[in-house]
Order: sequence, then structure tokens, then C-alpha cells
Amino acid sequence: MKTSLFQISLLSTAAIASGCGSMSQKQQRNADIQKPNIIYIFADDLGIGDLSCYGANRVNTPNIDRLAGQGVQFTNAYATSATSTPSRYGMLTGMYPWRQTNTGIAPGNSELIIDTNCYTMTNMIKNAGYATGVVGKWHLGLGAKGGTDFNKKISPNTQDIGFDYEFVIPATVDRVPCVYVENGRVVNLDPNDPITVSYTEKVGNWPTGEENPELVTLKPSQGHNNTIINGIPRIGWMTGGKSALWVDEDIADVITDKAKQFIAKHQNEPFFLYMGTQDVHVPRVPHPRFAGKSGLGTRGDVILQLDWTIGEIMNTLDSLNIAENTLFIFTSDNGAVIDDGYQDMAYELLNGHTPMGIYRGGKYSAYEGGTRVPFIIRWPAVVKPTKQAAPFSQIDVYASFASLLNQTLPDGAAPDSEEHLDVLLGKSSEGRTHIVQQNLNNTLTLIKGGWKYIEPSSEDAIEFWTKTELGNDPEPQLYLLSNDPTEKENVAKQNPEITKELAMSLQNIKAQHTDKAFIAKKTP
Ligand code: NG6
Ligand code: CA
Repeated sequence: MKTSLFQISLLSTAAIASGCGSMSQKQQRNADIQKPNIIYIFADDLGIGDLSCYGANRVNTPNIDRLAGQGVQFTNAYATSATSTPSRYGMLTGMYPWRQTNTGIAPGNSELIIDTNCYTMTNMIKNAGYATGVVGKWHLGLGAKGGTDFNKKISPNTQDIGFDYEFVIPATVDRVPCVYVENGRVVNLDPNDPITVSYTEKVGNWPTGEENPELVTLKPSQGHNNTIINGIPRIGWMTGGKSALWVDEDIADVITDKAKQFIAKHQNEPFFLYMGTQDVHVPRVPHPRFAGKSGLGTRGDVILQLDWTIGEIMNTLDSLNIAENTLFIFTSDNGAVIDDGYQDMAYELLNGHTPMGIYRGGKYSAYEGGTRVPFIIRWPAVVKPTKQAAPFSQIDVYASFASLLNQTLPDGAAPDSEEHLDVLLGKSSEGRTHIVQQNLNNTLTLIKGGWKYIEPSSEDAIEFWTKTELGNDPEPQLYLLSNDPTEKENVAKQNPEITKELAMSLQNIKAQHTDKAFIAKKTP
């Protein structure tokens, strides 16, 4: 097993570090090193071209660059899906989201879409003896079937799938309700002013973007014309909970502070912090100290804000003296999008900045821009700074962490997750043999042996409402990704055998784990 090699290196690192200390200290040191603190940060809609360490030269991200410079920086890492909910679902369950039907972009009152019987990555890490916490954007639903009731203790919540502590934005910042939830309760909710939320019809009498466009401070370019909160028209209707509403400008400060508090509280035991930033998702509302600072409009400003957040987390680790043995992953849930539904001038103010890097498509797309994301892992005690060109998928974080922590998974847990710990730690360049991706319409793609196959999709998937090229086509597509990373030339017709072979491989992958028992029970 790959872990044994890895453990040898851990032992030697520990032996050197502990010098001539007593056996028990040495053992303690080994035990500690084998249990690094783990921080996993999902930025929202951050593109592979959005960071200066990935070549951006119109925007500067010094903190993230420093993280990359001290760790392993991936150039071929993928999110499971081109949108948030399925991408996060895949990472936390180790199962491709398209195996389950309700994993599309979740509304703000969605039930918890991860089955509470599922043995999640967080359950696994918790069983390895960690304190676990989730802070920031959640977007995997909360509560029971029929929709979340925000006026009582929300159950089930993230604490039913492994998190000891929760402080979350239920869905996205452009979706109601615009409130934080902490350990199942809406923060600062006045019981005399209960919250009502609907995604089907207007509730209450708060103004909406559709009826009162004159009240809006940020106009929609698409959708986003329901209840106006803080001048911004959102998706969905809400009323009540006035004292609980968040202030958009302060979200980064609030969630960064919660993350720092969690780290400080658990500094003396192994902890796992899963954090979702609201940046750089729409509406892009920077705090005044970042507003106007990028010269690229608010999209650039919130990249600076995101970089600040990462810097704050790094500084916290430094000041507590725990950076050395903290495994810190920073990545994005899907690719970049420029106009995502508000008139924030993101296109007009790009000023030569290329959020998708060289890649075709973007968020929502089957093309590389949809899922190829920045991915950085830093763990100073064990990992040497390097660039990693091996293919890596976020679906494999789960099994790789299980191996790192010596955890045996119950049957059926994380069915699609493969152990690639050495790749993750930059010690091997032999990555996955294939990568499966998913676009907005559940069109699947398969990357294998330098080729990329995009399965044909039916006419009704050809929708273009996102303004992004989704990659849907009734005909199969094949690109020689190794020579044509920007997917310019569909060579399916010239290579019928390869097209057929990849189509069959994808078919076989789809046919796996169709037995519902793959959702492993927590008590095997
Ligand atoms: C879309 C929204 C978009 C964004 C996305 C989810 C419109 C027109 N567009 O429906 O703004 O919220 O959903 O993004 O409503 S994600 O990153 O959380 O998946
Ligand atoms: Ca996203």
C-alpha cells in the first residue's frame, strides 16, 4: 500500500525533527505528524487564470502565490462538475454527483441533499480523531424533505454528516435567504419575525427587482429579479428575519473570522476545516477597503478580497505556530464566469485579464474552462514545493485523505474516489488514468490518454442562457487535448475508433455503482 512508503518518510522527518528526545516524545511527534490539521478551501467560481501564480498579470494575489510557492501547485487539476452543488457533493462524498438525481444547483431552501446515511469524507476524518468544522458557502441544502424551515433548529444539518461545528451561508450569495446558519439556527433571528422563503412564488411584501427596479443598486443582466435584499435583487423570494440579514460587504470578514476562531479553538488537537468562500461568486460586493482597488471592477476587487482571506488564514496558522503540520488545500468549485447575471461591468473592465486562462468555455461548460481549476496544497512538514502536471480530480481527495489517515472505508463509501495520495503530495506524477467531468446539463466528458471525449447531448440541452459555451452538441466531440488544450478542433470524425472506445469507457463508468447500496451506512 502506498501509505507505507509515505509513512517511512514521515518517520524520518519526525526522527530528524525530534533529535535525541525521549521515545515517547518521538512517538507523540509521529502521531502528530500523521495527523496534520487539514484545511480545505473552496473558492467560488475562481478561474485558473485568476491568480498571479497561474499567470494572471492584471491582478495580483500575493498570499495565494505564497501558498503555491510553499506547496504543490497543480496545472491539470479538475473539479468534478462545472457548477457548485454537484462539485461540492462529489468532493465530500467521493461519488460522482450525476449518480444521484437531485444534485443540480440547489435553491436556498433545498433539503440536505447528502443522505445522512452516507459515510462522508467528514465522517471519515472525524473517525480519525479530528475536530471538524464547516464555515462559509455550503450549497448542499439543509433540513428535511419539503424544504428548510429556517425558524427552528434545522435538522438534518451539516452536523448530521460529520461536522462538529457549522457556520454557513445556506446556498449562494445571490439566493435567499440572506442569512447565516450556525449549528442549525439562523444567526440573530428574532422569533417574532419569522422567515418565509419560496422559490415558486412571491411571499410577503418586500420589493422585488421585477416590480421595483428603481430600488435596485445592482441591476440584473439575467434572472436575479426576485426579492431585493440590501439593494440587490436575488433569486427566490423571502420575507421576515430582518435582524438576521447579512451585510454583503462584510461577508468575507465574518466568515474569515469564524474560520480563524475555529482554528484557534482547536489548535491543540487535529482539526479539519472545510471552508467555502462566497468570493468570487455574484453578486460581487467587496468590502470598501477592496472596492476599486483592482482596477478591474468588482470582479477583480473580490479576487483581492479572496486573497486577503487566504492571507488571514495563513497568518493565523503562523501566529499559532501550527502552519508546519497543517495540510492546506486551496481550490475552486468550478471554472470562471464573467457575466453571471448582474450588470457589474465584469466584461467591460477585464482590461486584458483572462479568468479562464487559455481554456475554452467557463463555468457551466463541458470544455476545459468549466472544470479545470487552480489547485494548491501546502504541508510544510512533508511536502516539498513543486509544480504538479499530473492529472488530478477533486473526486480523489476523499480516498487520498483516507489513506493518509489510515482509515478503512465501509463497503460502498466513496465509490468513485481513487487513492492518489502521492500525486496529491507532489511525490508522484502518475495520476489518474481518466478524468470524468460534468457540465450544467449533465453532459459528461472523459479525458483519457491525451484525448478528451464529450458525449453527444440531446437538443434540449443546447440551451444558451448562461452566455457560456456549454459544449453541448448532438454529435460526439473528440479533442486531442495534449496538442489542442484549447479544444479548437473536433476530430471525432477523423478518429472513429478512438471516439468509440472513449464512448464505451464512459458507458462502463456510468454503469458502475448502480446498486443503491453504494451509499454506505455509517455503522458498517
Ligand atoms: C444560476 C445563476 C447564477 C449562479 C448559478 C449558480 C441565473 C441567471 N444564474 O442559475 O447567477 O447563481 O446559478 O452558481 O439565475 S454556482 O456556482 O453556485 O453553481
Ligand atoms: Ca461555483
